[in-house]
Amino acid sequence: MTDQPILTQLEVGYRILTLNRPDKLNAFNDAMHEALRSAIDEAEADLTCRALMITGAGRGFCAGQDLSDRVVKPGEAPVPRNSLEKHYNPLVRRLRALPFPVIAAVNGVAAGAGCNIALACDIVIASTSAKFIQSFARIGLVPDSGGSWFLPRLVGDARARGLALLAQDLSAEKAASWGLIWRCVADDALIYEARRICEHFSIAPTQGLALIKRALNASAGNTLDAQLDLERDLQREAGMNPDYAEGVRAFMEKRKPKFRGRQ
Ligand code: T3D
Repeated sequence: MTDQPILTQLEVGYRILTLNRPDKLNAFNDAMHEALRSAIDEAEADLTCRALMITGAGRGFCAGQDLSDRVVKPGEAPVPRNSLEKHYNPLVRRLRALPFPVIAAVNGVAAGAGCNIALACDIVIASTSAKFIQSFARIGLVPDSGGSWFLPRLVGDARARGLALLAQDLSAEKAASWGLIWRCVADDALIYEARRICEHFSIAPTQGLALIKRALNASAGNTLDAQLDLERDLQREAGMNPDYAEGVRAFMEKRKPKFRGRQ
């Protein structure tokens, strides 16, 4: 196994990025942030890439910030410096804005920023043995990487407060039943199921999916009126795209559509 912090697998129509610091449950250090940024840049620049899967090497998905980089002498404060502004916030914004779906295949524990980076992905599928932990309160921190935004929207205020303030483990099964994630599957089925989702997206109307992401990203901050206006504008854009005409023709001709992808 290589010691590169991010592994990239090229598949037909999609890519798999593996967080690869298994000895530390794939906790983030600066090198892993930088490698992930480059891997995402490459995926976006490759117009044949129509979906991205993110998973973890070994028994964890991601344990958030590598705390061994935050050890200080007694009396000093491990001030987070600019890690949110420099790394975590751009990453979350990037995942939401990518013009194709991002699938988190959560293979094990997802803690701290590792949990919230998974939640920032468009589809979160987890194995039965995975767990989700807002571990920040265990060490005196605040949910970051969008956690305080995602949690109440996904599971409601009461559960968001319980998760953030108590910082207890949440099993993947409960996460699915609460609506925090899309699906929970058997451990040995995780990558197979995540690949099936990527394969679905690899022939889907990608440009339309990018507009769906834009609509959903905007909806939490919009009034109904503003959202109706946005839907009108996005629908006009989608309607002008040849994929719409192809979708209609394929439906009428009772055949599978052949969408154009990102070209
Ligand atoms: O400062 C800033 O930049 C602010 C930004 C913060 C963003 C954040 O993400 S803050 C939250 C940081 N993460 C955590 O607090 C989670 C820490 N980890 C844990 O609580 C536990 O490891 C888990 C609950 C995730 C898993 O527990 P368990 O029992 O399955 O595994 P373990 O034995 O604790 O961990 C296995 C190894 O990974 C272990 O190393 P060892 O003893 O085998 O050499 C452990 O130290 C290491 N590890 C796990 N998480 C981290 C880590 N090493 C460094 N940083 C970690 N976050």
